[in-house]
Amino acid sequence: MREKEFAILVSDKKCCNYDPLEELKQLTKTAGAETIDCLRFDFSHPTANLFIGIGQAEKLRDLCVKKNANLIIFDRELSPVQQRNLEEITQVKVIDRTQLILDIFAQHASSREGELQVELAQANYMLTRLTGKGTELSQLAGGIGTLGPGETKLEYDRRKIRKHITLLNNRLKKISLHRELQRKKRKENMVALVVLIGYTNSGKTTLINRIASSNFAQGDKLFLTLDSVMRKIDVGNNQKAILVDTVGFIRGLPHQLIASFKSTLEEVNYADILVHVIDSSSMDIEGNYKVVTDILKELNVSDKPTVTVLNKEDKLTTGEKRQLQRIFPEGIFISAANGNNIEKLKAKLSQILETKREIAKFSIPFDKMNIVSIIHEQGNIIKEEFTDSGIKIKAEIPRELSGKLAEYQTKK
Ligand SMILES: Nc1nc2c(ncn2[C@@H]2O[C@H](COP(=O)(O)OP(=O)(O)OP(=O)(O)O)[C@@H](O)[C@H]2O)c(=O)[nH]1
Ligand SMILES: [Mg+2]
Repeated sequence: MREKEFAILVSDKKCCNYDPLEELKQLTKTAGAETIDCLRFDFSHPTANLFIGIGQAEKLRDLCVKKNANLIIFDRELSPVQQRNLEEITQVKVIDRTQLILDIFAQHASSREGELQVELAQANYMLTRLTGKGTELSQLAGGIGTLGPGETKLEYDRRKIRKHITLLNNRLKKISLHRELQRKKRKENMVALVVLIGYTNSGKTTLINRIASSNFAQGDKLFLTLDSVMRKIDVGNNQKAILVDTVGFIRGLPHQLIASFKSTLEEVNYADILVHVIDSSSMDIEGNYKVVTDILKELNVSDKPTVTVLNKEDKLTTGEKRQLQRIFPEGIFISAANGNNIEKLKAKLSQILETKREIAKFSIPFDKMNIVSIIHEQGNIIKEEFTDSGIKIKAEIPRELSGKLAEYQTKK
């Protein structure tokens, strides 16, 4: 959204604890528009032409005039036909939830990769829109086998967008290769990967900032983080890990975005541990939880060791905590904002990583001091002794590293 927009929001009826209007208001605010009124309709029987009924569309038109609105935002994906018909009746620009989310992503993309991913999602969205228009235009063209003027232009537009999509995909592939190299290097160093995932605004960035003393942008906005940023951390007991912050999830996350952000989200595939950050002060904790676990299923990573974190515990009463603990018996209450229980979370991570470690003994010649440094860097030294032939070390180190250093291992 470029110039100031005054929006009327249209959503479905409230369902259980989830209030679609509240989330839509937040999305609208994040996109930079001002909500001036809201309407709730029953979305269970959408019509092909308008999505809502004609009477409801007229009500919407009257409200736009009365409130001087210049934008209508629908909390659903509209077909191009529905969108155009609604614009014709109301004489106001109409956008749907997908466009709104794409718009926010476009505004927040800061890295080259993020920008390309959003552009790709937008191009794919546009392509589906053109297909819709095509059906309509070919009807206008009438005659069997004849190409209407609109259609020829349409083919041209489609070809242009497809070409652009190929270009974007190629550029993204290059960045992805670089990412792959970094990943390989990390794997060689055998540092564990701990990935934060969760609903948008649950406090993932606040948590990474808290644990890693970093300074990434956090705030009461949706989709503030789009890039998978990472920091090295020590979870205690000299166990190092890389902590990764990722893009937040939301209901109805446009599939074009999931597809475009696949390479960023790939970190999730390589994670040793996932930390699912839940906003425990949200109105619909279980609904949000399900949205996240469903996307994880889609990404094929449901079987990863997962630590559930109930963040923003500072906002809860003792009674609310008790109730939540019943729903998430393994959940750890923390406050990323004030640092409460962060040590408990680190201890849990350390405990999981511990199962990937073992105690081993090595005898390392003096000309392999680099190996001694690796053991020091990643392990806990239990005993170290200088002998005539080299250095003898007893240490607790990652199993994988121990296997790699097998030729230097000794029994005593
Ligand atoms: N009261 C309270 N607020 C918190 C806590 N943790 C985070 N917040 C607030 O929640 C809001 C969202 O925090 P972020 O860390 O940006 O959330 P995120 O999950 O990274 O959000 P996206 O990147 O947009 O997906 C901010 O206003 C934080 O100050 C907490 O423990 N307690
Ligand atoms: Mg964030």
